[in-house]
This record gives sequence, C-alpha cells and structure tokens, in this order.
Amino acid sequence: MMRTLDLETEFKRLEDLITGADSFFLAGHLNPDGDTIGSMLAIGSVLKRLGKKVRLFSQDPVPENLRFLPHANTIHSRVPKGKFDAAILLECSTPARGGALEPVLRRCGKVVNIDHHKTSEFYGDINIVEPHSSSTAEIVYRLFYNMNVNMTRREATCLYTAIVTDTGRFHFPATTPRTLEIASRLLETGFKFSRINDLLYATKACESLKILGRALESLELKAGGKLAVLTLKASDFKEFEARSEHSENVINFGMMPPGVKTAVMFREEEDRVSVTFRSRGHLDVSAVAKAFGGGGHRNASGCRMRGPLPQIREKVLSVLTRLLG
Ligand SMILES: [Mn+2]
Repeated sequence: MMRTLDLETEFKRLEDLITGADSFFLAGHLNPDGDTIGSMLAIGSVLKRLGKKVRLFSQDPVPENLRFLPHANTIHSRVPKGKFDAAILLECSTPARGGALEPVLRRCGKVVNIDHHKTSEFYGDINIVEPHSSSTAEIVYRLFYNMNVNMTRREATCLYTAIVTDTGRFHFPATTPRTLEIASRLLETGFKFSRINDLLYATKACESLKILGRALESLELKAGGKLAVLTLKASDFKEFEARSEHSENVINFGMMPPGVKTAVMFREEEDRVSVTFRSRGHLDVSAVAKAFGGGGHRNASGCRMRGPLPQIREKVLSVLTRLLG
C-alpha cells in the first residue's frame, strides 16, 4: 500500500518540520495510558533540548501510577491559547480521540499524526501510522534514531514505560524482536528499570487489593469451564471505600484458570452495571458488547447497561454460554 511505502518519506518530512518549526503543541488520547503519556514526555523533552517551545496537553489527567514519570507535571489539561507552528497528536485515530482539540488545531500550522492503531484516519499533514508497531513509543524511538538524538536517561525511562505498558510487559502478540531490541537500547542509557517495574507492577493501592480479593472470591466458572464470571457489587466498593478505577485490570484474572476462553466482569454502579469482556482466540467479544450498546476490540470490550444486577447478569450470561456452547 502507498501509505506504508511512504513511511520513510513521512519520517523525513517530520524531521524537516521539527528543524524548521519553533513551537509545538502535543496531545494524546482521552483516558491516557502509559504509551500516550510516555511518548509525549519523551518527544516533549527532546524538542525542548532542541530549543523549541513546547506545550503538552491531555484533556484527562495523567493516571496516578504514571505520575512518577519525569516532568509528568508539565502536562496541562487546559487547552492553551496562542498559535503553534505544529501540533503532534499521539495515538489519536481521529483528532476527536484527544478531546476538544479543534479550536487549538486551527491555530497550528501543521498537524502530525503519530499512531500504531490500524483505525487511524490519516487526518494529518504528516501521518506516521505503523499498525505493526507494538506501541507509539516504538515509532518515536525510530524518529529519534533517524534524527541521531542521544537520548537522556529520563527520556529512555519514558519510552521504556510506554513500551512495557503497551505490550503488557512484552506479553502481547504485537511484541517483536525489534521491540525487545529497542527496550535493550533504552536500558543501555542506565536508568533504574527495576525501580520503574516496581512502581508500575508491584505497587497497588490498598483499595485495589481489597477489591481484587472480593472479585476473586466471586469467581464462577460456567459453560464447562470456558467462561469465567466475576461480580462486584456496589456494597463491595462502599465497604472498602473504593472507586471504579480500583477495579481496573481485575478482569484479567478471570482469564487465568486453565481452559477459560472468555471472562466477563459485572460491576454494579449507582444506576447502571458496567460489563467488561475479555477473550482469547477467535471469539469476538466486541460483537457481544456491541449487542448491548458498547464496543471495543475483538479480545477486549465493554458496555454499560441500565437495570438491576441480577437481570443484567442473566441476560449477558445467556448470550455468552450460547456462544461458547
Ligand atoms: Mn499505544
């Protein structure tokens, strides 16, 4: 495809833009993750070292577990005033993924789209879209490499965090020999990667641990062991003074019992029930979520439904057991 063949040209055009421009607006997607925040901080830092004026933006706040990243506090959640020579959008399939960016993008000379999602809409003046890349950070690494940037330890920390989180600790299928090679090059800068892993993976709020315990107690296996069901009631959250963010990633534990093909988690909220799905292989849980008004990816999806928990559970479980039967 032309778009893939043009990638090197696009990299070159971005290099030229960086050389010629003085001010940059950087933004990532809503509910930012490690890849978005890490990539943004690394580019921001390199641009500043090149003497550029840089403004970092995320409409939603930086998640608590990523606030240790160098200069994470320089990411603003208020749309800046004034003009910029260029905007660089990270991981936004469309500009709307970044929130209310339109007004500021109109004040930016050029728009650059850097992404590894295949759903990207090529809306930029420059589009560096690499769906086979494990993470946006891998693309950013390549940009720095082409530019002969000597990365600092802090910049390497940001890119490493982006890669390790987006690959699920080098676990997801998008992880390639190249991903590991880049991680290795980043480690060579000498940052304390064991400390970073500790902060990312061995540090958990007490509320999260309590909620995880309650969710695991609720685990049920259905459909001959192919379906795992986790249930969290509103009273569980109340008891531990926990919020819904404390149950993030709990669903993944449902996929652990041998033989499980699909996991579903029900989370009772004030007037709704949030339902999260995971699957391995070909079972498309995005279709299930879509049938109930939600969406997502083939192996990870979710929806929110109105009604009492027992009825919603029954409805969803009957669809899933039928699919797995
Ligand atoms: Mn990503």
